[in-house]
Amino acid sequence: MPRPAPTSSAASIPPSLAPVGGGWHCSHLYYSFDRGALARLSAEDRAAGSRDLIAALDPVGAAAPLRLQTTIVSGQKADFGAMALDPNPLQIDRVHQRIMAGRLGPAIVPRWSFVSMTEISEYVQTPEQFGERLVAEGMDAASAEYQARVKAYSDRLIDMNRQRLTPDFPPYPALCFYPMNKKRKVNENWFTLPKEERNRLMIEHARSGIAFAGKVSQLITVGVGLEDWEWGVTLWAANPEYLKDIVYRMRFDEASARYAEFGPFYTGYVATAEEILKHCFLDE
Ligand code: 76R
Repeated sequence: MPRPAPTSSAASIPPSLAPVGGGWHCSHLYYSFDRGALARLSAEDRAAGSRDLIAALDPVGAAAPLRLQTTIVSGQKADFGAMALDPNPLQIDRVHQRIMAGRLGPAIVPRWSFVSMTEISEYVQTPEQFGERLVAEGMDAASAEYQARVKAYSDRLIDMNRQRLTPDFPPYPALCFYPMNKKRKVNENWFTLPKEERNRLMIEHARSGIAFAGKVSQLITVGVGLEDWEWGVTLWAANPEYLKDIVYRMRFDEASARYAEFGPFYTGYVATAEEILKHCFLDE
């Protein structure tokens, strides 16, 4: 029986670090095992180190951030990953420090990390904008259908906004994470486009995203001002094939085709720390 995730931060947040916008801090952390260093550890340290790593990656441990998900990472970029979210940025950074401070630490190599925050995108439509779009598409603003559609949207928005700011992990087994920027080139500068044009492109983008409802769930976290890239894209999928399907489909959206630049992709599978150790042959 899985234990419920914690609902409040284990550590109290220094008031000066508490989020003011209602969002959470988020880190994606990637590590590999150093086989040479592992071979030099005593059997005792390996066993104790495995227990330390399991404790460091326990999503319901006493010191865990509010959300912690661990993954087996495919390919050579990393062996495992952890995604952590919490209102307290130091609580998240402790996850990284706890991984390294354990007795397997000398045999663990940090490979990559991405520091970001959750937020509600400026392109999320208000119920008023949603209604205006329906009218623009020919719906009568006085009709019962119009009223029902706008009401349904505004009801859904409450939960969607909660999920954007304080997300729960979706129940999907596969995920990929990659950073992205919007282009700032002469004649192709996202940030000099008028707001209406950016809105139009993001509505097109959201439409092609919604086509994957029930197959892919996305979380956009913001790296602007915090990281080398502007956004982190985390996609969870009910099947790994949907990851390629959605990213391919979005390559044709003008917002991506014309304005997006992407960094490295990290693809993985949700797994507990015990499963990671077994998968990486560390349980022997
Ligand atoms: O949040 C919402 O669901 C509202 C509509 C929406 C916004 C505002 C939305 C929907 N996205 C939004 C914002 Mn998105 N998204 C990406 C990528 O690979 C690529 O080509 C691009 C990477 C994917 C795959 C994806 C998927 N989206 C953004 C932003 C921030 C812009 C800003 O704030 O300036 C970026 C960088 C971005 C990129 N998007 C959706 C999806 C999917 C699947 C949806 C449908 C809604 C859902 O299922 O959650």
